[in-house]
Amino acid sequence: MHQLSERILAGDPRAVARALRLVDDHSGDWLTVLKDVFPSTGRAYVVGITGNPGAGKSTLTDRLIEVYRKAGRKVGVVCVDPSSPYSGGAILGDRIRMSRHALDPGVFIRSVATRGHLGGLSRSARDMVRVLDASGSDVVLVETVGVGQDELEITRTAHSTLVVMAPGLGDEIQAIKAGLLETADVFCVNKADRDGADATIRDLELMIALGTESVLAASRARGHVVHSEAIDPTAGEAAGPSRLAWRPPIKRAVATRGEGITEVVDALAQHREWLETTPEGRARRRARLAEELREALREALIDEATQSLRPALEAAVARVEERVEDPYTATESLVRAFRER
Ligand SMILES: Nc1nc2c(ncn2[C@@H]2O[C@H](COP(=O)(O)OP(=O)(O)OP(=O)(O)O)[C@@H](O)[C@H]2O)c(=O)[nH]1
Ligand SMILES: [Mg+2]
Repeated sequence: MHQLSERILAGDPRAVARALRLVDDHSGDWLTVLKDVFPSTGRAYVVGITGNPGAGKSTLTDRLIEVYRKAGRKVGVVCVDPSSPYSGGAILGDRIRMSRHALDPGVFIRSVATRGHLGGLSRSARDMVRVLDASGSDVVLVETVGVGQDELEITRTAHSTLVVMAPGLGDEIQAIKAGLLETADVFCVNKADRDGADATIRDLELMIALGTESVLAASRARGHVVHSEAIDPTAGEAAGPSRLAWRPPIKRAVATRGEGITEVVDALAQHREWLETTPEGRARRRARLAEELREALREALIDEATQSLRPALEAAVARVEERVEDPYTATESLVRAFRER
């Protein structure tokens, strides 16, 4: 095993810092290290924290760290895009909000800038989470602005996704992408000390209900058995984690004052239990791993194909450009050439 990997597994913070840099840059022995540590991953609980710019994600993350630390957990944090153009250039604002944990050896905070990333941001984030997981973090929090596809993909690598919203940001709900709504496992309406929190919660409840309706209708139309219909929807929280369908609960919080944070942590814990104890939860975890493998395979195949077929690819482009060949036939013959290589 690589020496760096051994030090990561021993929880050496300097080794972790170094590995995270290598993984982020895809440099040095990054892949060897990831392979080495993988068997020791899968223990950490990974929470994605997303939402509109300025909703209070970092302030809430800081509070979550506090609660988990009090419970004796080691916490890793990955802040994606601390220099987000949406945050008004508040460079490193995320880390500043969590700075009181900087000296705590049980907390590891790492920022990743999206700028300059070649599209592999979600992969990078997932690999970094694995390093933190292997180094002994019990909980890994991944903060990312909920704008853009990349960010949404990052939340898909988490076990649970916490969507943070705040009242009084105008048409907040409308601004929230449907994708963000679907990705949420727990909602936190933060800044509940401000006017409009109740209205935000009502809007959210409505959106969830409508969303659930349309999803159910679509499933029925496709002739699917809709399991969640077997569940009494009025059972709500009382049904506990054993109910088949997970309905994202809405929690209110005032992150600046530390109010409502344990409720958020409890809701996350319930979701985790649902993931681990229901067939639906397990199927979802498996689906995400399958997704990861497919994605990695696609990347690897495309890399290899474009490498080995470069002259043939260029020739095909020329033929298609001259309308000598159609792109469909060209693709078929490229695939054939790749197979027969
Ligand atoms: N009134 C009030 N203000 C809050 C609350 N939580 C956070 N804030 C303030 O909202 C502002 C933004 O908070 P952040 O935690 O940086 O928000 P963020 O979502 O991480 O922002 P970006 O990372 O830039 O997208 C800060 O000035 C916080 O002090 C809250 O519960 N109530
Ligand atoms: Mg932030």
